[in-house]
Amino acid sequence: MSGVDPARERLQALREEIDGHNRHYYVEDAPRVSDAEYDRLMRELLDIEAAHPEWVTSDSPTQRVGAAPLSAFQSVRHAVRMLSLGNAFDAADVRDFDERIASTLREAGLLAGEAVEYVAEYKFDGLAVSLRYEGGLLVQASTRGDGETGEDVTLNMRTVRSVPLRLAGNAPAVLEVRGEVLMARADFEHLNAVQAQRGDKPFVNPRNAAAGSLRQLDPRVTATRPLRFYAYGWGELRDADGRAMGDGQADMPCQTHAQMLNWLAGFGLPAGPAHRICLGAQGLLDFYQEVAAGRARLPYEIDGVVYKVNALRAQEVLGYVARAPRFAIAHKFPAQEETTLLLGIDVQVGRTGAITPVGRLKPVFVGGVTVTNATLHNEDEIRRKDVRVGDTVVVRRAGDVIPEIVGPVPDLRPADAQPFDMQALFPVCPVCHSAIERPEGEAVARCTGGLFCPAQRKQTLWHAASRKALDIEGLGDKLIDQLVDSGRVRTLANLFTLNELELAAYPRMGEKSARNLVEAIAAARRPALSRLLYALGVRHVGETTARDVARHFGSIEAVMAADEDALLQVHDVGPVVAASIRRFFSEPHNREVIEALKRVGVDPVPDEPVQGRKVLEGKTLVLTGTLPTLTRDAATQLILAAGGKVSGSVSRKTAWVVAGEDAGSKLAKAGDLGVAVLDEDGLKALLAGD
Ligand code: 5U1
Repeated sequence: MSGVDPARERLQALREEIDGHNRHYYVEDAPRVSDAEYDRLMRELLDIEAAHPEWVTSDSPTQRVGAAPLSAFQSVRHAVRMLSLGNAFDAADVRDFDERIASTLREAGLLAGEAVEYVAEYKFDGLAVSLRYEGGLLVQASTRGDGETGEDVTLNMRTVRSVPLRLAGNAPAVLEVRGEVLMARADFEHLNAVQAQRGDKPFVNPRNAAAGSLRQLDPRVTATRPLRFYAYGWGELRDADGRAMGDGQADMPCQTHAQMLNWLAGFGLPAGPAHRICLGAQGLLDFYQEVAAGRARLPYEIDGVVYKVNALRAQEVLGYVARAPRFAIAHKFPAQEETTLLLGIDVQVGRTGAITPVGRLKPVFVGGVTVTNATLHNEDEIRRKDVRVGDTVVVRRAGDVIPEIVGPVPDLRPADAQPFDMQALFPVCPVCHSAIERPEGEAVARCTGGLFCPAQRKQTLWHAASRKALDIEGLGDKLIDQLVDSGRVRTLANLFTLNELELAAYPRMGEKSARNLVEAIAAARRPALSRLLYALGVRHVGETTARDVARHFGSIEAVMAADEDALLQVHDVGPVVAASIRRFFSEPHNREVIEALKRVGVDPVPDEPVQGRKVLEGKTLVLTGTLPTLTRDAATQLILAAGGKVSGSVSRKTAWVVAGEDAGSKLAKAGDLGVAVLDEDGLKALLAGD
């Protein structure tokens, strides 16, 4: 009697188990097993396949890598053209799009209500790819190319773990899935760190890294690159009788685009994260605003959102124009990267004396504003990126982040471009002419002038007046420049002696603003102790630490008297912070600043203790990704101690999702459900009762 070979049964079970783990890890972002357990299963499967090579099939999880390098990519003719999208750049374009659609659908008798129903999705900043499944097996992957013909990247796409080699469930005979290949930001940073370690050139941005990785002739290299795939559409669809679905011969499996995305997801494909059904132009514009506001917190880059008419029948009626559908449009965010000329490199002196090289640029419109200066971070970065004056450079401005120079465009470098030599050009501080020091092992060079340096003095005052510190409204950087340059203000205490009359004499001040400013300064005489501590600009003391220290000691005198052991008793204060606070208050000139502040009437009030009801009572939070300083355990303990609960999945009942680096589908789901998202600082502020 011949039964099924137990080794063969085990092989099948292992494949299913590993595929399941892959899906949980790469598609659902919810790993079920440890890496060690995953490796053990994979080794067991490899052993069985080594003993029975005749059992190896192309959909085995062991067969993602291993193909030999190609000499060139073959061309692939797409069975159904890969389309591109028309663009909308502002609200008026979106309203026009909606009006065109509404009028056509009304004429066709397909618009009953007032507003057209759309699906809105992310527009991923990656590369379009088509995956072809036959009988549920991945048989081909191709790039978009010119839309008619692309390149065969099957071997490379097989290495992308979120791409199933075999579809789950009852897939149609032919299913072409259209979507985008991209690299998550955290994966990109990690890849660049590895490139730097090896002495290889860094990639300019995640999109270039994804493109470079996908267009590798050696799939073993692609396999080491952390690519992801997200599906947003489909191409050819055929049923078991070979009939094309949706062209009248066989029914489409769904009636709407949103249903199609869910249908694709049912096969184990990562489809349409964070898509939403929206009504009319206003619904689309609301989605755009929301996504634009949360975009910096997404784990990957998107360059806009895409709107599609939801009903497939309506899509069919609307049809196509040239290579783009009439039923869909991309609403682009203002470009976050542009190229321009680097005219020169200056340096800026920060509050702690840090010297930051800043590129002077030919003005360029990027991220919604005109940028003329962009940071180059430090000397090592300039060398690493090999940026030279005269280069055409890529400038990036993402959200409210300071614009930065990402790197040069080497092909456009003029022959006479010289490498930047900071020591030669800036042997001393350009502001106060004190020596510049660069301690061994540190990336940052610093002016040694301390508060003698007007640049450091200005930055110190600006920091002290800022919203999270003494919150002196009306004391802008231009006025601070004038007050310091005229010699009227040398220290923080001097600010408190300013009067209306003299302030009104400064350019652009006027009587009313002078009066308002004097009132704001007067109010700042009674700051919370934590605000005063933060305002002093002690190194390593941010607002959260300042609050912890203030709550612990209760008065400025007690903080000044505390030795390192006493400081180490404060919640979350470690040796580096304790030493820094101690050093600050043992400096006679810093103690003198405090005395001078007292003389001009600055008298901080103790911070309110946290008491009564616990701050997170009745609230459920979800943690995702890696937080910068807190481990998962530590964050959980803090939340529990504050009366909250931690859950593994996001639902409408979730109060907050706390997202760190490499956050995945939980973050997307939060976006979907409109759940508020916090970073680590946000969580700490919440715990502190803010
Ligand atoms: N989210 C999304 N991106 N994207 C890009 N949907 C989408 N659709 C596209 C493209 C080029 O084309 C459709 C017409 C399939």
